[in-house]
Amino acid sequence: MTDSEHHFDPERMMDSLYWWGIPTFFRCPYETDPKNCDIGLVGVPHSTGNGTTERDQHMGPRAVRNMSALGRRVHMKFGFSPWEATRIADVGDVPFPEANDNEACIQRITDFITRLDEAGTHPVSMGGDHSITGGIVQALGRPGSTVTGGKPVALLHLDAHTDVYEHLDHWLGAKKSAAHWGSYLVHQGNVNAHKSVQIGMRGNTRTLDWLQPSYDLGYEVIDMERYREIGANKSMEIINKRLGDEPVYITFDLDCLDATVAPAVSNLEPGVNGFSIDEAVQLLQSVRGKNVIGGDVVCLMPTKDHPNNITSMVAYSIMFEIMCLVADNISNR
Ligand SMILES: [Mn+2]
Repeated sequence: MTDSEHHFDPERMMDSLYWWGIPTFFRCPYETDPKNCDIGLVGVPHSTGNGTTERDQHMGPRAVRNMSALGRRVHMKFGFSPWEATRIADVGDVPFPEANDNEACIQRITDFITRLDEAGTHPVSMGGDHSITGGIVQALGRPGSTVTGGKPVALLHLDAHTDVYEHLDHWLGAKKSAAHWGSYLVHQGNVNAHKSVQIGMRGNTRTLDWLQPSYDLGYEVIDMERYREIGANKSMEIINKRLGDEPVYITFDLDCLDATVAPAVSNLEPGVNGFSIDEAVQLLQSVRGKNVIGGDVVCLMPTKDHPNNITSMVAYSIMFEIMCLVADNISNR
C-alpha cells in the first residue's frame, strides 16, 4: 500500500464541502445532552418579535447550517483550534410550538438556555430576530446562573439600532420584542448597563434624541458617527475599560455591517456606511481575554440573500469569531 492510499479518508475529504452530508452548525456533532459539551451551538428560529419587515428571520439557523461546513476552521489570529480546545456541539433548535405568540416563544428560549446553563454549557446562538437575545439573557443573567456565577451580564451590543424602546409598551403586538429587549433586560436586572457598550448605531432615525433612552438606562454608546470620529483604537479602549472583569455576552445584529457586506438582513440601513467585515471582526477580537460567556448572531433574512448565500456566510463567520472568544475563555481558565 502506498502512502497516499494509506492516508486517504473519503469522509475527511468530503467534510469541507458544504453541500455534502448532514447540515449541523460547522458540521459539529448533534448532541441533545448539554452535559456532553462546553459550548452549545443553538438555533433560534424565531420571527414574531419583529414584524416590521418580511418575516423570515426564523429561516436563519437552517441557512447557516447549510453553509457553515465551510467555516469549520482553525483560528489563525488566536493560534488555536476551537474544536480541539473545547467540546463543541450543535444542540439543536429551540422548539416553538406557539411560534406566532412572541411572549410564549421568549419563555421557551429562556427555558432552553436555562437547561444549558444548568449543565455549565455556554450558548452561542443563531437567530432569529433580535428579540431572542431577551430570552437568552433572561436565563444567563438570572441570579442563579452557572456561567455568570449569578451576576448580570455586561453586554457588547453591535447593531445599527439601540433596541431600547421605552415609549411604546408593545411593538406590533410583541411585548418582549426585538425593539424592547435592550431595555427590559436592564430593568429586570439581567444586564448591567453601566458595564455595557452599544456600538454601530446609525441610519435613518425618527427623533433627534434617539440615543437618550440608552444613556438613561446607563449604556455607553458609540454610534457610527462617533466611531468614525474617534477611530477603532479608542473605541476598543472604551469597550475594554467598560466591560472590565464582568461576564460578557456578545450580541451581534448583522445590520451593523454595511448593507453591501450583509444584504440579507431584516432592517437595512443604507444611508450611512456600516462596519466593514474587518472592522467588525477587529472589535470582536479586541475582547479576547475577557470573560466572554456566550453570544448570538441575529437578523439574518435568508430569503433575501444573494444566490451565493453571502450573508449566511458572513453570519457563520461572525458566529465563529464569537465561538472562538468563548472557547478561548473556557480553555484559559
Ligand atoms: Mn438592528
